[in-house]
Amino acid sequence: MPNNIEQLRKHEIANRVTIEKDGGLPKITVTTSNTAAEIYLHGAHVTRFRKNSEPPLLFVSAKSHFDTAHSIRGGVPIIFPWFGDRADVGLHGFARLTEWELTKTSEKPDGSVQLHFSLPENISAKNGWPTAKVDFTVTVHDKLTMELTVTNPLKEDFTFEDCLHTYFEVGEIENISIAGLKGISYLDKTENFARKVESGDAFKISSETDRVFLNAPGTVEIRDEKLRRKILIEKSGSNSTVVWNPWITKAKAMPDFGDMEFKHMVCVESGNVAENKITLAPGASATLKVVLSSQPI
Ligand code: TA6
Repeated sequence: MPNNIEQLRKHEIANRVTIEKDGGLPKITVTTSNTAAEIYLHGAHVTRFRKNSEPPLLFVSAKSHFDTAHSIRGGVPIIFPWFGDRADVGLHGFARLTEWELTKTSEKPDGSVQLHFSLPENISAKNGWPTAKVDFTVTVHDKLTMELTVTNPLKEDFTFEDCLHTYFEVGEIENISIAGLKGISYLDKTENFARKVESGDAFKISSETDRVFLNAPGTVEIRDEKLRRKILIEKSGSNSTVVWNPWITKAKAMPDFGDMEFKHMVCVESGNVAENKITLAPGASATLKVVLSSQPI
C-alpha cells in the first residue's frame, strides 16, 4: 500500500524531521545540530548525509532516476535478498525497488534522530520469495548508522544475501586510497571472478574495479587527498566488503550515470554475499550494521 503523504506527516518532528513529495517520491529530510540526511521511502534509500562543515559523504548521480521503476543511482541502495545478477530476476534483489513503510521516528536525548522502516510483508511473496521480516533503522547524528535486520518467521531455514551498497563522494578517484583489506581474499569481477588476495596495506583505483572481498569483517578507510578527509566504514554482522568503480566504459554504458562521474565516486559496500550468504534457522535474526563517519586529515 503506497504511503499517503498526509499519513506520513504524523512522523514529522519539529526542526528535525520533515516529509515531502520530491519528484513524485516521498522524501524524508532529517536535520540535527551539525548534520543533515535525506531518505526516500522508495527503497528506504538514504541519499544524503552531510556534516555541516564538509562536502557530502554520499554520492548521487546527477542523472539518477527518481521513479518507482528504477533504483536511485547513488546513496545507499539496500540489496536484499540476493546480490549480483540473476538471469531471470535481475540485479541486486527487489528491496531497493520497493516502497518501504516508515513505522517510527524519534529524537533521542543525545540529539540523534532515529527512523524505522519495514519492508512490506507481501513483497517477498510477490517476488516468489519466502516472507522474511525485514527492518531497517537509520540513526542520524555526527555519524550515520544503518542497521538492516532480517528475521526468519518460517518453520524452515531461510537463506539470503544482503548488502548496503554505499556510494561515497570523493574528490578525485585517483587521489584516494582504500585501507583495511590487507590479506583478505577477493573475487575480481573484472577478471571473471578470479580469486586473489589483497597484499597492500592500502590500494588505489586507476581502472574499472569490482572486487568482492570475502570473510572481511573489518573496518575499511577511504583516504581522500583532494577533499582532505578520511571516511571510516565500521561494521558488524557483515563478512563481505565490495569495492566498485565502473570507470569510463561502464560509466558510459549506464544511462543513469554521467560519463565522467566515475571520477568522483567509489562504492565500498558492506554485506554478506556469495559464500558469506546467511542461513537463518526458524525464528533467528541477523543484523547488518554499518557506521559511517569522516574526519579531516
Ligand atoms: O557491487 C558492484 C556491482 O555488483 C557491480 O558489478 C555493478 O553491477 C554495480 O554493482 C551496480 O549495480 P546496479 O544494479 O546498481 O547498476
